[in-house]
Amino acid sequence: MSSLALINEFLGQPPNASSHGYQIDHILEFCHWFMGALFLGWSAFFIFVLIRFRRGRHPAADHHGVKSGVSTHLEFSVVLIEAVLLLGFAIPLWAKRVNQFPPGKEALLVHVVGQQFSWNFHLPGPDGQFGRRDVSFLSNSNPIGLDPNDPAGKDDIVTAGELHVPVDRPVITELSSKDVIHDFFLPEMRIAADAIPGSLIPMWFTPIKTGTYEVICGQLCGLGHSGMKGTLVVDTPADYQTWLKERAELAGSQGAPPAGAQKTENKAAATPAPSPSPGG
Ligand SMILES: [Cu+2]
Repeated sequence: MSSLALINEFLGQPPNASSHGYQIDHILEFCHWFMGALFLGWSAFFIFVLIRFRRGRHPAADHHGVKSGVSTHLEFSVVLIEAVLLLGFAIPLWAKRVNQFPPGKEALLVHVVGQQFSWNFHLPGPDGQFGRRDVSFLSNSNPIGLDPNDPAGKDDIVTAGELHVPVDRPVITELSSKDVIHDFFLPEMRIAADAIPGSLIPMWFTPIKTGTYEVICGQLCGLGHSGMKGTLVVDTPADYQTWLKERAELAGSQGAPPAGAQKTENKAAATPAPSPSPGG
């Protein structure tokens, strides 16, 4: 669905690359046109009033005031349009983002951990199981605190700054932070959510165009905030599998003992990490 997006483009909004983004673009574009019309209307009215009721023409105050109902009708129409925008479009769109998560099996679940001033991404690796995380394991070489004793974490993929996802598949990102409040913002995906220490906040989107996109931090989180950037690469399914394989091989060569044989035995011990969303 394409539409006139003159103001969005004028304001420098990058082209949308997510399945729900056009709805956000429509609301933004319409709101800007509506506000522009209100601005022109009220400005014209203001100038009219300054001239019409100037002191030279009205030396004494008129105690009867306005008799026509035009301004009341106008005000009411503005309130009505704003109510329709809010109740008819904005709130349902927001409710869908926060209430209707894609099923866990269908979606790709990624842990996103913010820190001053970078983004860490954590994927479960070939076994589909996330390794346990704990703050006591945090170090420079273990930026997300992956438990080295948990077999489920042996093949996990941890990347700094770059996340790959396949096109046309819903992605659930579970956000957290190691220090202060950050905001995981994907402008081209038309989505953002805060990463708050001590919380796991799920957010989801479906990329519909392959390409390389910017990840930025949307909260003023410290002196290096403006440099807190990352890359989101939306791959074709084949490219994504290649990337996964490469990363998994890297993870395998870095991790301690090979985990192949122990994978199935420790499943129960491997899932104590709280997860607010279904995923896998
Ligand atoms: Cu930040």
